[in-house]
Amino acid sequence: MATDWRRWVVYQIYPRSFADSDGDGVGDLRGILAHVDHLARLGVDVVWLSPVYRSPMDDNGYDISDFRDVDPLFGTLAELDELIAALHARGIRLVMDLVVNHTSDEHPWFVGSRSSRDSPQRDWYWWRDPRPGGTPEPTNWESHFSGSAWELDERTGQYYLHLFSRRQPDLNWENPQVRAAVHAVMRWWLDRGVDGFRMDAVNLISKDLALPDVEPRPGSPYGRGDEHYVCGPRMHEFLQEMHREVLAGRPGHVLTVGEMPGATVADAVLSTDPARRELDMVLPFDHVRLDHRAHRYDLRDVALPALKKTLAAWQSAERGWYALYWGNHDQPRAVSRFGDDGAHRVASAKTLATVLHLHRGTPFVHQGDELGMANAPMRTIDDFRDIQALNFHAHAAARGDADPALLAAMGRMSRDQGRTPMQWDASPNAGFTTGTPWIAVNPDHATVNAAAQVDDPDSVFAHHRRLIDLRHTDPVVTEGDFTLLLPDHPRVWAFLRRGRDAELLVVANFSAERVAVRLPVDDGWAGAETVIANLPGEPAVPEPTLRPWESFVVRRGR
Ligand code: TEU
Repeated sequence: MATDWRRWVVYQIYPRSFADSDGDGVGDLRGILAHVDHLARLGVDVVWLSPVYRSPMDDNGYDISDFRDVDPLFGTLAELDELIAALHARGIRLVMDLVVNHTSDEHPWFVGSRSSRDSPQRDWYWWRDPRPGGTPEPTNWESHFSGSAWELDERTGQYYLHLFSRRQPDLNWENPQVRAAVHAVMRWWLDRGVDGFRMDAVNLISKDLALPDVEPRPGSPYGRGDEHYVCGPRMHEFLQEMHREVLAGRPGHVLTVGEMPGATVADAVLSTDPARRELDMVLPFDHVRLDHRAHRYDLRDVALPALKKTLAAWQSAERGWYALYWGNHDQPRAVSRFGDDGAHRVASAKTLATVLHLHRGTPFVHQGDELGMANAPMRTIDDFRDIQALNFHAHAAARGDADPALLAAMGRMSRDQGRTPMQWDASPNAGFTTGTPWIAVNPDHATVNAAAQVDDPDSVFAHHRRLIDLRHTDPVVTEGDFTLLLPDHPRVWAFLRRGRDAELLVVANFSAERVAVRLPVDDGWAGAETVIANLPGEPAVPEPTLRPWESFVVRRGR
């Protein structure tokens, strides 16, 4: 077991879509327990488990009504204990999803808070009076799930803030009792044996107390309030307090991953500087927003140099540590978005993995990435399940804007694409369930599935396993510095990682064309040892002709 957490690779499980043991069409803990050997075989060090807590499931569990229990849909606390033990027995750690920017509206804290203006918990959430001018809501901020970020509570005549669904009221972190309650939840889970937290939207916990309005979007009374709550004034203070109160002095390493939509490189460097005692790593969004114009369904093409430079910007700083990912449960499938899910699915899935795993940071494998799972056909509104997609479409329809172009963009970019069932085998529901799956299985599971890959040395799965092994055995992968080569090349992604005693050269063709390239490295690279390649043959360094989606890593001593 690697002891330096920087050598760990994280695997994300979205429990609803991983494996269903009881035939209700929804994945569960027993389903995960049945597949722990898949994870051990892949060689990952950490599992990040998306929420399994009690929840009304307005946002598939990111709306929590009891932080200290498992929802019956997923199983029981005893089964979660069993899962922790089964993972630990294989040297794999478990990281829980800590969702504390908000709770469910059914959480007892919110039920108490909304019961009256005098409730002792009133101040645990953001309550404000209607205002006379502007929008009746206290600010004109738009929710991430469409419409106002404020909801009127008729009974007490005040609005409460919800940056996400109206059933996800934002906690008021200004109140020290709220922070203490969150710390207690974290200690409770650590005492139970979990090994860390992926902290949901943790850079939204500190808001500008003046609650200023923003410039509305054209044609709408509302606009994105980001500038008033992304990495807000007290965020670092709250993270440092959390470290002091919960993490300091714990035995072993408690892994902390801060999901930070909208954070800058400077924010991430501050949050992950070990001397400041905040977080291990930041999960960034820059690269998954390059293709958005006004919103996630208003798409533009991204030229390769922009993508390369975005990832390179996370690497150059001496300090700063990032979660590296192409996809997760909020993003479409990597191979469909950044690769080629047609003729070059296998080659491009491997190349995406090579480039990601060889960057400096911690690679995150989203369930199914290790198989090269692609986007599924989603064509009509009935194909979607996600509250973000459904609300967006309903709001567009109300304005008369729900045209075929919107559905096409939703089919490419919806969060549901990252949530289609895990493809275990070629059987009718891909081995995911014996019942009716809650969201359709991708028909390509007839060929793209785990059973077909785990024993095949040429599979996308085997390629991931080799990359994970490489990180465990070659310190240059974690420790080496980073230099982007040919930053403006439109097709080739190449970089150097230089460690104390050795260096790695990574070269990838991000296109379906053959590309001849002269790499700006010395001739001493000729004959360097190939450590990983996705196509057969010895690469001709430093002047290779790359086949479609070809990639390789070569190594030499210093
Ligand atoms: O996501 C936070 C977030 O800001 C985005 O990834 C979000 O999906 C996007 O803004 C919607 O357009 C986290 C979780 O990963 C996501 O699944 C939850 O819905 C969200 O927080 C609320 O808990």
